[in-house]
Amino acid sequence: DMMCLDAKSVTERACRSCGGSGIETFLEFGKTPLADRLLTSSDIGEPEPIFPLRVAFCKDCSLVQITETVNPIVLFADSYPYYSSFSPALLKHSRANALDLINRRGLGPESLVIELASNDGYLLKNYVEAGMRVLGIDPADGPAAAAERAGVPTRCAFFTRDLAETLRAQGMRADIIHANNVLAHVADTNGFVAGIARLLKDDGVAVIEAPYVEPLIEHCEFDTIYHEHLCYFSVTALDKLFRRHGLYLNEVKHLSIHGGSLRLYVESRENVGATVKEQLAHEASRGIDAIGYFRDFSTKVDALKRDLSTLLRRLKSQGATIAAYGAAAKGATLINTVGIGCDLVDFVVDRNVHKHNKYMPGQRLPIRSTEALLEVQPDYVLLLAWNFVDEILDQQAEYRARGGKFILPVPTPRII
Ligand code: JHZ
Repeated sequence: DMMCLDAKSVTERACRSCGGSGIETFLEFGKTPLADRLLTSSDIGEPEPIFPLRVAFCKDCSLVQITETVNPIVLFADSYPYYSSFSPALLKHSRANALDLINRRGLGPESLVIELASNDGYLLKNYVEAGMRVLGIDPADGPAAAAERAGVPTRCAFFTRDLAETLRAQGMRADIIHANNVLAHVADTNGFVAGIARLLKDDGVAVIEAPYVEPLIEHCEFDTIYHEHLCYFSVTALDKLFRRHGLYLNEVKHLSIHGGSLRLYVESRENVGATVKEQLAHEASRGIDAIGYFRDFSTKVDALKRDLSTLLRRLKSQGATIAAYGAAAKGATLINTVGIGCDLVDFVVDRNVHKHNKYMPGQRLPIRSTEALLEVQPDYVLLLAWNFVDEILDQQAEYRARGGKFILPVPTPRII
């Protein structure tokens, strides 16, 4: 389906990747609000837009995807609150990636590195420091302006096939194209990949990170499902997607970030390595390339939602006070699908100053700075940003030393 930009959302009837009509729904959340659309106090009286959130599997190309496409301008362009640089672990992970590529690919001052969805420049600044030419592309004006301030030249735009043609016509071809946590966010999946193919040098490499569908299912990370995430990739589905555009997934690495991600090395020359062959074989043996693998997920999600709700209600009835940590997008899915409102959780804390004094979508929990944990010393803190558990437990040593406890929602709710 073509996206109508005037419409707020479109329900897809065909697969986002292969266009096939055999998409089967295996998980339904009903209608939910937009995960990163934090509310200001003046929004509180207003009704919030809500959209169907439904997950499906394509029998033709194995891609897991949601069926509703919310207008990307609504999702990303206007007051997008996500800034990558608030996580030291993410900064470290990104710097290691850049240094490894500079080293392995022998990059020098002539090299050009382009990042799609460059956010606040968290990754490209490492290449700037090393003296390389860079270009960031990102549609979110706040993060893009922050990148410019950090010395990362950034074009505030959506990356499309047309933009790739324009840049190429201006003589730009990239040695490295980074695209982290964006491939799953793009409504025109094929146009985006075609754009990468056009912008890459013949011997260039696209280094792409995306959450992996296997840990999502195995660890019941259902909260990472929201309207920004249109696709939930397997290597099987990715391999087909790239090949359609004359690109080859030649190497894949597993990363622990964001609950389990893939780093893909994609080139215009076919040179499929053992890591990709093994992963394809693994997915076939686990059945990840067939609908059967996904059929009981909905039952597992329901059990987790029920267990978490029961736990929070029990603690509350015993007189406990509960806060939450991380005004994350995934936190919005969790609180809105489980039904965690102000009757259970008093407030959410977050290090991102752009989120302070706002409210979580749907349940409208107020967002405060992390200092509030020591000021209030709630008995429990529900860890919405569970993907950064180690980092956050270290940082909250004082709160824990004073007797505070964290509640981890996934893979099974537990107190730590
Ligand atoms: P975090 C975002 O999802 C948005 P979210 C997006 N849709 C996406 O794809 C993924 O990232 C990759 C805060 N925090 O990063 C920062 C602290 O307060 O898991 C964030 O608000 N203290 C593009 O929003 C939130 O927690 C800390 O010490 O689900 C974490 O959100 C740390 C480490 C984080 O992603």
